[in-house]
Order: sequence, then structure tokens, then C-alpha cells
Amino acid sequence: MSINKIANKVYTDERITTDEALELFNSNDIIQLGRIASFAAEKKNGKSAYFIHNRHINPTNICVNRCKFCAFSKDKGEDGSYQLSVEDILAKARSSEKGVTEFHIVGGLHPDLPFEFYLDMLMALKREFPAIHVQAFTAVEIDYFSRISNLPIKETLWRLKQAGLGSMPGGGAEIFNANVRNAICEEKITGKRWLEVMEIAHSIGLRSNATMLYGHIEVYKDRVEHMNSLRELQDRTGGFQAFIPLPFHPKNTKIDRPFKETTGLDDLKTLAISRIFLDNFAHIKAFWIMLGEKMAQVSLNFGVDDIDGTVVEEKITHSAGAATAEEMTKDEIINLIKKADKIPIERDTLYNIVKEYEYASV
Ligand code: V47
Ligand code: SF4
Repeated sequence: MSINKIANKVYTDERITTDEALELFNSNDIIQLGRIASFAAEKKNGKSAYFIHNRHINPTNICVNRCKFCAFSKDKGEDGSYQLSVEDILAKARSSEKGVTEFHIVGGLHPDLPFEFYLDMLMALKREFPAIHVQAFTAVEIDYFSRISNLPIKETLWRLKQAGLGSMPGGGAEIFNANVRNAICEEKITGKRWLEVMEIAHSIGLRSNATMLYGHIEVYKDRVEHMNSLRELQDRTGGFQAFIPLPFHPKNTKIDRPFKETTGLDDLKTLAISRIFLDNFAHIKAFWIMLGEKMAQVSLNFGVDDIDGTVVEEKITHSAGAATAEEMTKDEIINLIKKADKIPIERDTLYNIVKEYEYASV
């Protein structure tokens, strides 16, 4: 089948198959891919491009999993390992700029911290910042909390929600294929378990995101199957907000690669195809920290409608050699969006509009 035939399916609102998505991955016609993805994106979000005024906080880098692709994690007692107290976390929260609407909190699987630590952290944050949404804990952390607390996943999530958890980020998904997963993060929960945790989260009203780590040892088919599992779950729950493809950063990791970073073409292709394939996801996000500011901006014309946020402090990708800054100001983000010929919309975590900025055609 030619790309034109696949394009016609998208233009007539017909879902594309996994074989067709694979065909798109095997094409290098990036301009046509961009055109089809832009059509799909504009149908969902018009000319809007979203961003959020947020702050990331990583409570600890000590992690029992030690995934091969992760340069952030350390063993307990190792040089460079750290563990923030609730008071340290509050201090970071207090240092946020006025107007921040989200704390984004993920960390390692700490060997000794009890489940109560995370409940206390949430309660302390909500006590002091009741209006700020806390998006925290990947499905991997939730599964770990359920094991250390001896509670079922649903009860674990319920207690976190009662303590102030607003929604979940999309991390920990990596690549669901079992062989690839075993090779890059053998200690991590399976893809099936990741999906189960998300299904339960959605069932109790917690929204979440979904990610895919690409550009390591996986092949295109693994990416398509990963996205297909997400599309199937989303058909059942509707609980995912954004899909975020994350390009692998190899520095300081244990993954041998014959070449280094993902290429610009692969980044754009992956973002564009995800927009075309995931017809039941409202948003495709380019996390500028990992893609670079310029690539994130360009991707706004290749199916992306969200470039994440101000971030302020980022440890996961920067441990793995990211060359980006750790913070962008709102004005810088707005400028990137305007110059991509889109309308900047500051959103909150749940995509309510905080402020719509003027459209300035270039
Ligand atoms: O799960 C770890 C990834 C994720 C590396 O939901 C790496 O809005 C590249 O999921 N190279 C955590 N990636 C970050 C994450 C995220 C980020 C921003 C927004 C949202 C959201 C979610 O980072 C991990 C893993 O997939 N990661 N190491 C690395 N060397
Ligand atoms: Fe731990 Fe997450 Fe890093 Fe894996 S990716 S080692 S689970 S912090």
C-alpha cells in the first residue's frame, strides 16, 4: 500500500492498522508524514499548542531496579546518591515561581522508604499548596508501593489520591515487548503489568499520560506494537491524556550502541506516526528537555500539540548527557510556539486553559 492510500484513510477518519503504521516507519517521506500528522493534529486541536507552568521534583535517585538505560539511578550509599526529606521537597516547591500550576514528581524505587513517606509528602504539599496539581509516580512506582505496603494496586492508588495525588505521569512504559524489556530493564515490571496499573488508575478517575522510550535496541515493529497496546487500552478507558515518545540518551548508561543519539528524522517520524496512529489520544507531547528546544518547535508542524513546560530542574535526561537547559521561561516557550505559527495556550495538568496568548502569524 502506498502512503497516499494511508493518507486517504486518515483524511476520511478511518483508523490505520499496525501494518500501515509499520509502512509509515519504513518511509522516509518526512514531508508527507508531516502533512498527514498535521491534518490529524489540527482536527483535534486546531492551531493550539499547549504548554504548562510546572516544576519537576525527583525525591530520590536511589533505585533497586537499576535499568540499563538509566543514568539517573544509583545504589544506596553510592557517590552521588541522594534522598530528599519531605522538608527538602517542600523547600523545592516553595522556590517555584509564582503561577506554577503543577508539581511533577517521579523518583527511584527506594529500598527503605515506607509507603507512608509518599503519603506524607503529598499531604504536606497539598496543605501548603492546595491549588497546585500534583502529577506524580509512574505505574512502576505504584506497583512498588503496592508491594512494600502489601496493598492491592487499587487501594494503593486510592490512598495516594486521598492524600492529594492529582494524576499520573506516563513514565516507566519504555517498550512493552518482553525481549527488549528484559534486555534493557529486566528488573522492571512487565509491559502487561504497566498497562494493568494504568487501567486501574483510570478506573478510579485518575488521568495519566503514556510514554515510549525509543532509539535504543528496539525495532520499528516494537514501537508499533507498543503504541497498539496503548491504543487498545485507551479504547477501553479513555484515561490517557497525552502520548510522549522519549528519545533515548545513551551517555553514562549501560547500553552499547553503534551510534549515539536518535536522529532528527527519526524523532520527527516517531512523533508524526504516533499522531496518525493514536487516533484516540487527544494530545501528542514533545518533551523539549529530551528532544531539544529546536526539534520540539519543529515538531509542532509534524503532529505535536504540546511541548511540556518550564520544568526548572531535570535530572533524568541530564544524567544521560542531555545538552538542553533544565528550564525554559514561559516567554521563551511562547516565542517558540508563535514562531511555529501556532497559538500558545498555557494549560493546567488536565488541559483546562489557564491563558490563551495572541496568535502572531509570522
Ligand atoms: O520512564 C530514563 C525515561 C522516563 C533515560 O508524563 C530516559 O508528562 C531517555 O516519563 N534517555 C521518566 N529517557 C520521564 C517521563 C516523563 C517526562 C516528562 C513528562 C512526562 C509526562 C513523563 O524517562 C523514564 C524513562 O522512560 N528515561 N533514562 C535516558 N537515558
Ligand atoms: Fe529506577 Fe526508573 Fe531509573 Fe529504572 S528508569 S533505574 S526504575 S529510576
